[in-house]
Order: sequence, then structure tokens, then C-alpha cells
Amino acid sequence: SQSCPDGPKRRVCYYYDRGIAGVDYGEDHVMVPRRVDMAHALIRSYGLLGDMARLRTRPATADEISSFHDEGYVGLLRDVTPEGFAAGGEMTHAAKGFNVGAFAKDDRSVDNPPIAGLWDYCRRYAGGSLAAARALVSGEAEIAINWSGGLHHACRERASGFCYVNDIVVAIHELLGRFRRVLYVDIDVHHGDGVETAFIDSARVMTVSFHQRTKNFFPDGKGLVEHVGVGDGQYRAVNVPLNEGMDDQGYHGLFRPIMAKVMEVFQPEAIVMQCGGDSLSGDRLGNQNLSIAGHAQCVRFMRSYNLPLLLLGGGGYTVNHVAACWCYETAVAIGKEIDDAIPVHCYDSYYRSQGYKLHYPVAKGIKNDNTDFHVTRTMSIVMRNLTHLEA
Ligand code: ZLS
Ligand code: CA
Ligand code: ZN
Repeated sequence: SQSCPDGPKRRVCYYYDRGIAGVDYGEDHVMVPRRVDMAHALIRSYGLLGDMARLRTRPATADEISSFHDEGYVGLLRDVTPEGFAAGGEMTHAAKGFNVGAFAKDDRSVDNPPIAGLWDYCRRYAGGSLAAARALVSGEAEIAINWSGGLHHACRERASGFCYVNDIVVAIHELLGRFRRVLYVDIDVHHGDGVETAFIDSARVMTVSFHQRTKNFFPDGKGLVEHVGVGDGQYRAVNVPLNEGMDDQGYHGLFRPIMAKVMEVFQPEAIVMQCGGDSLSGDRLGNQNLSIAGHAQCVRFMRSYNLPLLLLGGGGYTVNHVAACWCYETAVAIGKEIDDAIPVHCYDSYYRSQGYKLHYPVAKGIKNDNTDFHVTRTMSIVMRNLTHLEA
């Protein structure tokens, strides 16, 4: 195949479902599914659709979703409606038991609202991740992308952190049908707790999460560097907690050596990467200071191992930043350089504040609370844990 700055081009499959853009978590909610539509519009405007095969698929079925999730919970996801929830009867009670809805009636300040079209939304984003996994299993694609997926907090029987169905766990189960060992890498600013828990005692799935761990930051009490997995999964859960303000240089000082060691000791046959854009500088929820180039460098690094690679979205709450980031990472996946100047397209007014450039400047004067002492300590603990897996 043709060569490019990041090595040979790859066969890339891309999932996009217009049925997701209109999903509404509520007008004051921070999660805005339209950002995936914005990323798609950018990807199209850069002409990248011509470099990828489009994944066409049906939404995931209840059976597929039940490969991980509890049946009662799946039933609730299927049946709950905003109106039914608002009625305050049995459905309200059931929903709350699964962490869906407000804890007080009419409280819109809830992480996991009973949104209109919830079941359809779950089926679509999970269907995308499943189809992407299948394209890797069949060998049809070397890299498969679903920016609407990556909802890493969902648990077997409850919603959490804006996530209802854990498309990542469902996709990894699919990959395990063909690949002996699967590596999961999570650069979302939040800890990838739902995925870690699902494979906590598995020798075949290694989970690695880089995340902010500061006072009260969600999910509280998870992702400590000491949490390494249990039973057959011991040392196959890797956690890299960060303080606020991490920059590109500091992030890569950890990311590269840790991931190189992980690749060496675990030797996966496929890689799943959750590319949450809330670790970017200027995010509404995260307090990190990565540039788009720094975030994408993680993708480029994992891509360089030339293994089947599943790229998923996740968080990202400053919509212009996250859309620009996922567009750029799509270009990185393909192996194509794209211009910094954003082409004229339907959403271009969103990029005015960044001068219509893809690569917006990182925030200046942000304090990096990750001291050399803290970084060195985290690194040495993680590296020591990984030596337990050496052959
Ligand atoms: O990783 O911190 C929490 C839980 C609470 C505080 C917030 N209230 C509403 C509920 C109880 C302890 N939740 C986090 C969830 C973060 C999920 C990240 C998902 C992912 O990026 C993957 C997709 C949280 N942090 C910030 C908010 N919730 C939050 C901020 C602002 C708002 C608006 C909408 C809703 C209420 C007002 C909301 C949530
Ligand atoms: Ca993470
Ligand atoms: Zn997040």
C-alpha cells in the first residue's frame, strides 16, 4: 500500500449514523451528541470520506446488548420514556434503581436522564462499535472508527456518567471471538471504570486508563495506581492517575514508555482505544492541557504497532475542540496530512473562536500540578507492576 508520513496507509472503516446527532440529553446537559455530527461534517469537508469505507449496519439487538448487560436493565432501557418517567409511578422507581433519571422529580441536573429515543440511541452507538469490531475480525478493515461510541462508564446493570450501554465491552467480547488478547487504552479524562470492572479478572483483556484523579472528580475513588486487577487479571488493569494541568510533554513522558512496556509484556492481537476529547485543553469538565496534536499523538503511537485498531469516542464537552480533534484523528488513522485551515462547511461558525483552525492553541498560564516527583512516582509504580507480567 501507499506510504505516508506515519508509515503505510491503512484500510479504514468508518461508522456514522445521522440518527445520533438529534439525541438530546436535555438543554442544560453537558453531553451533546451533535458534536459527532460536527466531527462528521468536518471529516466530509476535508474529503476524508473518500479514503474510508463506510460501515453500514443495523442497530444492535437486545440479544447483542445482553451479551454484557442485565436483562432487567435492558428492559428498562427499552421501555423508559421521558413521559413515563415524569409520571412518577413504577417506571420512575425502576429507572432510579438503574441510575436513570432524576433523584428529585423535575430535577434536570442529572447525569443519566431518561431521554427521548434512549433505546434507539443505545442500539445505534452500540451497533456501530459492534460493526466496527466485526470489520476488524473479518479483516475487512485494519482500523475501524466509531466516534459515537466509547461510553466507558456503563455497568452491567446500571447507567453511569452519561453512559447507558457499554458499547466498548460489547465490542471487546466480539473481538475475543477471534483475537487471543485485546488491549484497551482509555485517554478520556475520566477513569474507564465500566470497562475495567467488566474485565477485572480476565487474562485476555488488559485495560489501561489515563485519567484525572483530583478531589471529587468523577468517578470518585476509582482508578488508583494500586488497582491492578484480580485473579487471572492481576496486573492486567493499569491505572495512571493525573493531577490537573497535564501538558503534551508530560503526558507523553508517561504514555509512551508505559504503552511500550504494555505492548511488550501483554502482546495483544488487537487494540481498542477510547479517545475521549475531555482530556484536551479548555474542556468544560476536564482540567488537563493537551493540544489536539498531543492527543492525536497517542493515536499515532498505538497505530504504529500495526495491529487491528478500534477507535472510539467518549467524553469531550467543548464541542468545537472535540469535533476538530476527532476529525484530525480520522486523518491520522488514514495516514493523511490535512490542512490546518478548516474548510467552509455547515458548522464552520463554531470554529470562529479558534480562527477557523483545526489546531487551536492550548490555554496559557495553566498550572501543571503534575510535579516531577508525582510523575516519576506514578511511572515507577506502573512499570514495577508491569514487570510482573514479564515472561
Ligand atoms: O467519561 O460527578 C458526577 C456525579 C454527581 C455530580 C453531578 N450531578 C449532576 C450528579 C452527581 C456526582 N458526575 C460526573 C459524570 C461525568 C461523566 C463523564 C463521562 C465520560 O466523559 C464518558 C462519556 C459529572 N461531572 C460533571 C457533570 N457530571 C455535570 C456537569 C454539568 C451538568 C449539567 C447537566 C448535568 C446537570 C447540569 C451536568 C453534569
Ligand atoms: Ca481515561
Ligand atoms: Zn470523560
